[in-house]
Amino acid sequence: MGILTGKKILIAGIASERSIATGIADAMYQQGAELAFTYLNEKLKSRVEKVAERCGSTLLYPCDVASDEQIKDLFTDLAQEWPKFDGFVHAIGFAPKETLVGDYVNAVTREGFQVAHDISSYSFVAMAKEARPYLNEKSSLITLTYLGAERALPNYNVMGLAKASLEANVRYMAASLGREDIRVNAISAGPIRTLAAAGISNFRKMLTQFERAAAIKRCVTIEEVGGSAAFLASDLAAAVTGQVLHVDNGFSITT
Ligand code: 0WD
Repeated sequence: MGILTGKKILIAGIASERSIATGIADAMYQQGAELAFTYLNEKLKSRVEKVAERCGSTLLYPCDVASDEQIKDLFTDLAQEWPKFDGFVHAIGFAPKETLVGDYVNAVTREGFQVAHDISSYSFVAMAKEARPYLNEKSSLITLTYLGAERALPNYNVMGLAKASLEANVRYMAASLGREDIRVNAISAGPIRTLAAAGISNFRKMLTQFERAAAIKRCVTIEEVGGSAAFLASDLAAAVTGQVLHVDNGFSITT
């Protein structure tokens, strides 16, 4: 019996075996959760299927969060299998690659700004809007953020602004959904080599600096982020809402 036994949780944001959402799915499954999954496009479907299969799930739904229609269809379709469920994980972020390199002021564009905020921040509340009628009491909504929301970090650029928006979104969503006993939190993960990270210039250098400066002298793993997400999704975290939990080996308190 795990801490998530009896919970049904939807996972969005798997793009590969190395995705943070993959680590979260594995950890939640180990803790007894029943899982459903979304995939961005046909190219990624087979990768998500592999994770779903080992987590004992056949519930897979396409969803590009840029489309309100696809988000609506996702929850209508999911309701056929799960009339009610206990939350979702939003591990989705995107900004055009050319905005994530060099001098922020030069690199940012109106379109890059809009896309980064739309896909990385608005999509979290867009999903919550459509999921709301189907969420049980004590549901938990979890998103992923990064220290670049709090500090001006090299190359993270407009994604830092989008993450700052996402963290504010977490607080407003928590205030709004709290009366239904639905909790909303973010995990601020340390840097992890994933597909999304490959879009950030000089990421390898960031990892070396991170290991040197963090309180615990190593990089964070997707399994460790998964463990923290499982906790936040569980009733053990019943009074935790509107928070940004740093799962970063203490980097944010030593630098
Ligand atoms: O160091 C890191 N990797 C950190 C990542 C540190 C702290 C936070 N994060 C955040 C990311 O910003 C993101 O919000 O964690 C979240 C998950 O990122 P990840 O696991 O690092 O990256 P990845 O494996 O690439 O998964 C993100 C996925 C996309 O991957 P690709 O590589 O195809 O862009 O987000 C999904 C997609 O599967 N995604 C979308 N899903 C639905 N609709 C969309 C979209 N429009 N755009 C991207």
